[in-house]
Amino acid sequence: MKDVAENSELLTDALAGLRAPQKILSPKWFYDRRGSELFERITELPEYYPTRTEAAILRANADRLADLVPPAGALVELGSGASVKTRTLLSAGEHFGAYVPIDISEDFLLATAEDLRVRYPDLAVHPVVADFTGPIMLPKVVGETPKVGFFPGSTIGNLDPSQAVALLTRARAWPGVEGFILGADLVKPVSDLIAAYDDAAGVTAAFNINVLNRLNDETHADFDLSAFRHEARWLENPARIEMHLVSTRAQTVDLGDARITFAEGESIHTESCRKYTAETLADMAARAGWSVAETLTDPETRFAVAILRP
Ligand code: AVJ
Repeated sequence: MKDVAENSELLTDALAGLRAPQKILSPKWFYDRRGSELFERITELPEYYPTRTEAAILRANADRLADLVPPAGALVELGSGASVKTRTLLSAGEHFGAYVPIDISEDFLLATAEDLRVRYPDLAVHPVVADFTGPIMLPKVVGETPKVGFFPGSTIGNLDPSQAVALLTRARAWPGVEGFILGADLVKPVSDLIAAYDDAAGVTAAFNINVLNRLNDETHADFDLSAFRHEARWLENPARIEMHLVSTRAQTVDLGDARITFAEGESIHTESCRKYTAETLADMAARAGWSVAETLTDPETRFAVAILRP
């Protein structure tokens, strides 16, 4: 039996977003079970270079990244998921004394924490259930412990510029913070960027359209999935890819008690993925009170892992 309007937070957020002049949905709604599976498939696509490129940078530099804090220091990760990339750092000389994975998805977070405790018996794992776009209470046990932040995947690029600076500013204020490891995707030829967000196999299109499926399943909505198409657009300032769902005809959709009208060609903006240069990265860091001590990259300079210092 389907429980209609069971996800009231999703409904409230979608109603606000779809009543705006430029209709919008938050990318955080992509990641239900199917969306998470589709994102995993995206990371394996030939066109989607960020995940594998960043992983290679982390592997090549694992020892020095771990050395950003003294032995027994803490690693604090924002949006840790299954902590896949983190294992590269945690394994480097088994250097860290504590790991604080922060994620919104509690079940997943606690299961991953258990797994890590088994894999790294000398590591104190202190999971925190929180949304990294808001204030985060770090566990008391890591109080003044020297710590380094870790925010991989260019997830920072999903935030609008002021939110991104706010997040980095909050991390800068952590007691004992000595560094921040930030994964950021770089500006490159537009055709490469578009291909990464509009792949030949259509996985990214399915990922984008799945958010409408989710609205149908978890709220009282009747989106016709065949009447929307996926589009990846490049915009210059700030440099970003935007993902949209474009209505292929004039249509009206029921959502909760509201009726949402679409003109033919009208879109829902579902995600922005910022792309940085050395300058825009340094500027963002500086606005949050950090400086870029070093930028690690791949031979083709596709992706950057920036080391920020207070
Ligand atoms: C998980 C936000 C980093 O922006 O590249 C991938 C999400 N969206 N393909 C990104 C995503 C479409 C991804 N992040």
